[in-house]
Amino acid sequence: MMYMPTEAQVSALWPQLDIPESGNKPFTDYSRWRLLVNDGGRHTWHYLQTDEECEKWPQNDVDKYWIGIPLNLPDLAKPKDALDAARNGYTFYKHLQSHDGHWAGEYGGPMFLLPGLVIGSYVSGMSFKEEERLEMIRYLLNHVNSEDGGWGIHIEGHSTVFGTALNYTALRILGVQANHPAAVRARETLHKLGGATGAPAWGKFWLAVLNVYDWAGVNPVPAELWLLPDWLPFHPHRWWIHTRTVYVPMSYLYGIRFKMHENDLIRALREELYPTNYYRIHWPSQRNNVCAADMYSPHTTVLDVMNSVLSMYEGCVIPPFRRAALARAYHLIILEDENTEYQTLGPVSKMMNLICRAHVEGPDSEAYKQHAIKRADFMWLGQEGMMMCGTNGSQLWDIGFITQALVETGLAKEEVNKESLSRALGWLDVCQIRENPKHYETSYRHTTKGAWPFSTKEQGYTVSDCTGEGLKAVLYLQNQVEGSEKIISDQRLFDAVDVMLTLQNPNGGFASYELVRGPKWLEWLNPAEVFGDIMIEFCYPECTTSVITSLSIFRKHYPDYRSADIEKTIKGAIKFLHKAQKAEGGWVGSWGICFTYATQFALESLSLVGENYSNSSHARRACRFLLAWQREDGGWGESYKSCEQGTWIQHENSQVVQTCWATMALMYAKYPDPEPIRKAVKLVIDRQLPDGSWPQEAIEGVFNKNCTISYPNFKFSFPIWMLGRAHHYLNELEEQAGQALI
Ligand code: LAN
Repeated sequence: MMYMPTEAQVSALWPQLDIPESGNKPFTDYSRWRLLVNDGGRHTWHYLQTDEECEKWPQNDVDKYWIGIPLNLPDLAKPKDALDAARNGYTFYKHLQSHDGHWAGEYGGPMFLLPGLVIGSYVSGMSFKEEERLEMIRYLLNHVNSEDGGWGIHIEGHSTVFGTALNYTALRILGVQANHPAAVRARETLHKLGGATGAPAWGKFWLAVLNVYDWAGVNPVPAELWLLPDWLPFHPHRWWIHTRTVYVPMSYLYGIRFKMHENDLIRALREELYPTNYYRIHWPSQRNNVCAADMYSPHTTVLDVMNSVLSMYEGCVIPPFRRAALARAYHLIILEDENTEYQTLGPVSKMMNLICRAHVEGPDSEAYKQHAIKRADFMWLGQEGMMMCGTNGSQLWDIGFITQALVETGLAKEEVNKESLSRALGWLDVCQIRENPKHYETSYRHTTKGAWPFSTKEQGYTVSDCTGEGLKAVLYLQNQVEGSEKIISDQRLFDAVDVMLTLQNPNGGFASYELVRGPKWLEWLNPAEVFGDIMIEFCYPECTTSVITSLSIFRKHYPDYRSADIEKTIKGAIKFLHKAQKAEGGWVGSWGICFTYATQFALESLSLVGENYSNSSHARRACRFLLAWQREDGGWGESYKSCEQGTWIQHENSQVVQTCWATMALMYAKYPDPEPIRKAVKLVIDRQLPDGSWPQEAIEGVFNKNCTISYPNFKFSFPIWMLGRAHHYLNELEEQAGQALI
């Protein structure tokens, strides 16, 4: 018997709530929220019910900062120079360091994740604490687009059917009534966009799971591909890891045509999500109906043909095949859950795996309990309410940058920072992955022994650049900070190098999690409509740089370890970077916005092999490109749209973080004129607040071309880094100029 919550259980778990019109003010008492940091950087938010509990567990600066309660820190002395400004920055930022040594942080931005959390929990008979529900509702209200009352694919995006249909549904499940003014407005916008039938594939999928969209309107997601031999060029183990990890549970739920039992809310949603009568919709003709506002990667003809063939197959599936395929998919789901302690690779697969396990194994199973608990790792309370994050945090990524910044600026040598950095090293130690996955080849995983992940060791996925940044941070802290203990052994550093050396592709570049396993043409089969470049791994200048810069620092300390391999790897990587440069001189960023981000990385790489403004046409072109975009105020600012379109699109304002990236790039290239750098430094100092912090500006990150994601810790690490380096750099230029005069 498969498990599905009954109507009575569901209505008991999800009572309707009375919600104020606007989310301006918190719906809960923000002085009662605490961030628990434990188990190697795990983040979970807790609401304390009693005053005694609050007394026992007082709110600290980390809690307060992230939920917007003023820290009331004293004003710092006005900085005398750039290094002093960097120092002030770190004086502030130390307040945000957790007891275990890392920096916690929000990782929101995408607006298609919370609905998965809510729908997945709802159909699995799980719920949330009332305080969590209230703050999730507030988050959604606060991220409505003011012009039309809808939601986009991310917090800065225009309204789409994907964003609006899913977040509307989430609001209603969370307890908002259909006549709430925000619901009324969102519905209007949704109907203007044509209603939920125009949702992209992933939207259709979630709505079908909830039983407010018919499976006949979803393009086939056959699990049978997992039965094919591994050597086939299109076998799913060759797809980009996020795509295949989502595809596994998706194919399972599609295969069994999972749908929630009908209840009043579901019947109501069927009325609300469509401008026409739900029961008269001709579902098969909705499969390829995707609203123009949503479309990023239109279907290719090949995909449409394949979908038609697969649709015919769905009409005559061979039951033993389907059963075997589903069994295989379910097995892969279990392996993934067990490899990641029920985190799974990311937030989408997390909730889909959860539904599968809940449905098959029921509420008394260990899998159900663990999945329910681990939902909290993705839930983050911010100033505007509670969101679902893009991963279970960006722990390693953030600590990697700030520790390198401290060492390169010289601030690491200052006595006041020693304790903080030794805690940071302690955290890096805990975070390194020491073994290969429990289920390794059987779940098509890449080696992990020695790698650093993006977030926590528990999540446990090798990421090429995270391993690079983690290794650099450790090499810096262990070798360049006086009195620092070498807690991470040489052998463990060798392991990190070994993993990275397994990750270079024949063109010299590095991708994100694995080698490129599939042919480029697989991209023609990208079914997601709203994302670009998701079917296979691609090589990225950013990832490539993190790897080779770390190898290059490593070999300074360990000249004998695999030196020939390292040399060859760096050479190949530089070739890749040369080729990846755009004619105008910049590199396109895939994980940060956009040209300033990737160009910073690329020029860092070129500097390793001595290529700079004075001797390399690549570096010169890149500097000229960047300088052409420097604004009057000394800053740089590009919109996230640069990533969508692959061409520079100005932001309305210059951005501190991008200004730092561009300035770092110029310094990597040894740009000889101090003026542009001075102007940038001035801008970043002028934007610094008296307590040493910087205010949040536009969103910093991106993925899959079309969705932004927040890296709020960047506004500390990169200004500190850039200001400190610029201080030394400008001094050097001055000295050189002085000498030239003599
Ligand atoms: C991330 C975040 C980190 C990022 C970098 C390390 C910055 C990058 O250099 C390599 C790729 C990686 C690890 C990355 C890949 C895609 C992720 C996991 C994300 C952008 C965070 C969220 C995103 C994930 C795919 C979101 C879920 C959505 C799906 C389409 C499955």
